[in-house]
Amino acid sequence: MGKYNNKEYNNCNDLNIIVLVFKGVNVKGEGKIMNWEAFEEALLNYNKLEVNKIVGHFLKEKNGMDFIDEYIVKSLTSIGDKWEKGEVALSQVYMSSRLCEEIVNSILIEKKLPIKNTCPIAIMSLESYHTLGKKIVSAVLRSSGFNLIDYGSINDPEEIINKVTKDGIKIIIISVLMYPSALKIKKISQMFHEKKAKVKILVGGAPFLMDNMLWKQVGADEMGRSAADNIVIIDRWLKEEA
Ligand code: B12
Repeated sequence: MGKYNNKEYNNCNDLNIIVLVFKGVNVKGEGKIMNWEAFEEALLNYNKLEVNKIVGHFLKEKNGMDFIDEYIVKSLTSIGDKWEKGEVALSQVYMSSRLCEEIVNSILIEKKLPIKNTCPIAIMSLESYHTLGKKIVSAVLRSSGFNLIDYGSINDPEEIINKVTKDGIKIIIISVLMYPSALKIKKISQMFHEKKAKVKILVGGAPFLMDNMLWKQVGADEMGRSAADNIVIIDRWLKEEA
């Protein structure tokens, strides 16, 4: 955060997310390529200076959510693919995600709005240390006035059922990054079905982006592709319920 001290808050974009506009940061974008590939390279080299330059350059023109979608998600996906092919080390994946998390923390600042939903919504990941996606989705939803409970990362489907019943949850959001975790959702949806519990399941994350039909196979009610999709889908569900 130290690098981002010289900042100004601009209340902008339809997600009501406060986006930092970098002022006074010495950004020399001209003549230098500052695309997501350059950002990825800077991440892999753990070049914080270059990372900050690229972020600053981007935020002069566009907003923080665009940076997440156009730079962070793209470059981390590519880094993951490179790791899979043995081209980069797991430590590089880890350090890159740490840098991205710092950026995410600095560009997504939750804004307090009147709460839209009477029953809280729960968000969770399954058996995973992959937390960045859930963090972004949570910030976006809270910044749009949704009352959200974060269950963290859960391993046991039974635990989810118990928590959801106790908290009176009608909508759960599950963010997963690994295929085996995605398949675990089937057990959860089956358990809700057996108990005749009317709980809607919204899923998202990498496995669902790779396989368009996976959300149906695991018994979810719908899937989304981006953090912003959550708002549209949940708003629609709440209207249908009212
Ligand atoms: C960073 C990373 C890590 C970091 C995680 C750090 C952290 N704090 O999050 C570390 C180094 C710890 C890690 C560990 C591992 N990882 Co990893 N990791 C990644 C990587 C490169 C990026 C993930 C990420 O943060 N992306 C950025 C975020 C912002 O994107 P996102 O989560 O997709 O979220 C966006 C959208 O999907 C959407 N979204 C997210 N959730 C939801 C929910 C809803 C409802 C909606 C609508 C939208 C939505 O909104 C977000 C913003 O747009 C991925 C590559 C990839 N393709 O994703 C591999 C990846 C997920 N990892 C993988 C693996 C295998 C592992 C390990 C098993 C490696 C190992 N041998 O130890 C461990 C597992 C640890 C565990 N049990 O969880 C594989 C999984 C493969 C598979 N088929 O399942 C991947 C795909 C890499 C690969 N290509 O092989 N990893």
